[in-house]
Amino acid sequence: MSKSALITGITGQDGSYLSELLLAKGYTVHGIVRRSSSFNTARINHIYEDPHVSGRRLILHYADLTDSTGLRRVLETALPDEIYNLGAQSHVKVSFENPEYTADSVAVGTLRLLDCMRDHIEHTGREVRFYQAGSSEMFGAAKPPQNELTPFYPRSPYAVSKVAAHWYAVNYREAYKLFISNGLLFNHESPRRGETFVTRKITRAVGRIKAGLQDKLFLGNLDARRDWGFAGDYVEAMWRILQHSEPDDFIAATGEAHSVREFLDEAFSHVNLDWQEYVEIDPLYFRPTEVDYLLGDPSKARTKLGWRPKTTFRELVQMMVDSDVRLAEEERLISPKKVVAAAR
Ligand code: NAP
Ligand code: G4F
Repeated sequence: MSKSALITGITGQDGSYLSELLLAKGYTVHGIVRRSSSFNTARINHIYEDPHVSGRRLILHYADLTDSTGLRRVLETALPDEIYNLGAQSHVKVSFENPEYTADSVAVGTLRLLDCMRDHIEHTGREVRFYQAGSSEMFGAAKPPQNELTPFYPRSPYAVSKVAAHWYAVNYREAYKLFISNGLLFNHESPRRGETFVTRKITRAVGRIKAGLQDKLFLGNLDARRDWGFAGDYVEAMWRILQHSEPDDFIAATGEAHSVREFLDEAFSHVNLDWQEYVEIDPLYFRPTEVDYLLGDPSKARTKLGWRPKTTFRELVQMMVDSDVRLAEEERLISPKKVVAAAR
């Protein structure tokens, strides 16, 4: 029998790559989509299967992490062997503006799903494994390099909520002897990255500037350092974490950090532009409390899971720039109007 997985956040960056990976491995994939007045499935359109297709292996359900009744219903319908909880209000800056919703979807949302799973296992006797999408943001102000033993020091409502979700996951693992694992993933990016995260904001601007659609790029703190990897590599880590013989917590990272400034250098120079001619600092993008330096030590995942990232920093930046140069060229052909860069 092939396995079945349930993914919350299937319409997000990671959800789309994870779906591709699991489908390629023969899984049936169930995904939770939240209701929106406009389509929010662009990242999974290429793997979407119409409900009228018999034997389809990608099945979408309307539900929301803020609604336990719906979560319970989906769990009972999908009967997954593995649950990947990727759904979240995942933007750190936005979490300062919407802290309560962030806590509801990220922290309490995880608790809701864990509790549904606990009841489901108790009533059915089925074996279900749970992956919790933890974040390097949980380390926040802790001194780099960070590993699985580094104490958390969260610096935003988002990070505090992820720490709560982490400990809910640990508590449910210990209290009810469930297979629940936390992935502590450092930043991972791709051409599918949301456009308000700094890497994609930069590569979108590079493409648009090159195409003559944008003049300026407004950014915040250029000195922040992040351990940036490729999302396609990181979903492999998620899967391996759930295939491990026992539930545990693992870091996924490259072990190499770069500043936003270095990302700018790499991205603009790839198309022979000098970023200093286009970038302006706008305090709008500063955070009330910043995370200065994240650098992960991925030794445990390498040793115990045999996982290592394949894509280098330069390959990642170039992949994103090349993709956004193509996208901007398409945009230019459809509507050659300049965008208001400050709105992003
Ligand atoms: P993303 O692109 O922002 O995707 C988030 C997903 O969560 C989207 O599918 C979104 O739906 C969904 N979602 C938001 N609120 C929800 C709610 N109330 N109920 C159900 N679904 C909801 O994030 P990502 O980069 O793929 O990251 C995946 C997970 O890993 C997140 O939990 C994130 O916090 C965590 N993480 C990410 C990174 C990273 O660098 N990417 C690093 C560490 C941890 P819509 O499409 O409708 O918005
Ligand atoms: O791209 P960012 O918004 O990502 P951040 O805050 O590191 O969070 C991402 O990675 C986490 C893993 O560590 C995830 F858990 C989280 O869900 C998300 O995916 O910002 C990166 C850095 C920050 O220091 C920020 O201050 O870039 C700096 N930055 C400078 N100018 C900017 C900007 N960030 C954004 N979003 N927009 C700017 O204009």
